[in-house]
Amino acid sequence: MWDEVKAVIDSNQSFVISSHVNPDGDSIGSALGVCECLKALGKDAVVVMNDAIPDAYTWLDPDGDILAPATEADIGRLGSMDVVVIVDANGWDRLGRLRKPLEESAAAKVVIDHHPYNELIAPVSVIETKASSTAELVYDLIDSMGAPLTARAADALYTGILTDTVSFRFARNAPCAHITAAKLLTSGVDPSRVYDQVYNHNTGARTRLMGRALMNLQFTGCGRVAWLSVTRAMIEETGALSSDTSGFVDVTMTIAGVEIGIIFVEAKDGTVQISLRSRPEIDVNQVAVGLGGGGHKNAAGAVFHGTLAQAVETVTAAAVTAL
Ligand SMILES: [Mn+2]
Repeated sequence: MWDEVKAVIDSNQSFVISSHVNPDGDSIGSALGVCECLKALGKDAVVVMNDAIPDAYTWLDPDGDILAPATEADIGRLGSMDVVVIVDANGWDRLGRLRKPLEESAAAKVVIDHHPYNELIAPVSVIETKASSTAELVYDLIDSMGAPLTARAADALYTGILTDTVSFRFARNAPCAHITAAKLLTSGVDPSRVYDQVYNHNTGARTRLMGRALMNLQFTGCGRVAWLSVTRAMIEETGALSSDTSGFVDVTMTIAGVEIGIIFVEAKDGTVQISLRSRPEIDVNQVAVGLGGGGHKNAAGAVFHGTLAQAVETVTAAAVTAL
């Protein structure tokens, strides 16, 4: 499976590794894993990302080696590298501002990913949709190359598996994700430390806003639909950011008997941002599509043009219908 990738690595010296916009734990972890492997093999390697590294992952890059968000100067340097390695993405349109310099560069192209695809963007592609995470694949690459696994690479790859499986909750190809995680633990990864670094980053303001939102918890559909609402006033009074509401809706799904969870957030522009969650057998994507939004079967969203009260009335009714 890795023969072609190995051949490209063996026959080149400089590598630029990148991934999708708004990098997450798996894209950052996989990119760092590849970068560390290449450096251990005596190669020149650099990771570049379109957007900044979220706070949850900056600990993986204490010296700021990752070029993120990429500056014009960074982008200017990319064209001269021998090889472009794209991890955790397989479409050029996922690369934001980095698309043009990377796609048009004369470099050899390699893709390592686990997302479904329509057509290959690189002649050398390892895309395994059954893998839990790209990090799991990168571990396999490092292992099969016999390259040293540095402590930093091990932390990075464990982070990728942890976050893409949502703490081993959704383990596609479950045995492999756990087996790879076990090997990473054997190599010295401290799971408590990684979890703490990745998940315990709340601010006091966000936590207070969550408290205010949870005090407004409401039910409909005989307790099968739970919803929260966050007003502009609540955000301003707590000193939180609108983006701090990310993840609040997941709390509704921890309630016994709830099959659909919804959060309504008043946006600055006067719209209402809606996020929906559901149990595996219930499709909230169709509810979101009906509102002009979309997403996945069990996690979807939409933007409502109207008041908070109108949004609640419309969307909770649609949710009850979807039960
Ligand atoms: Mn991934």
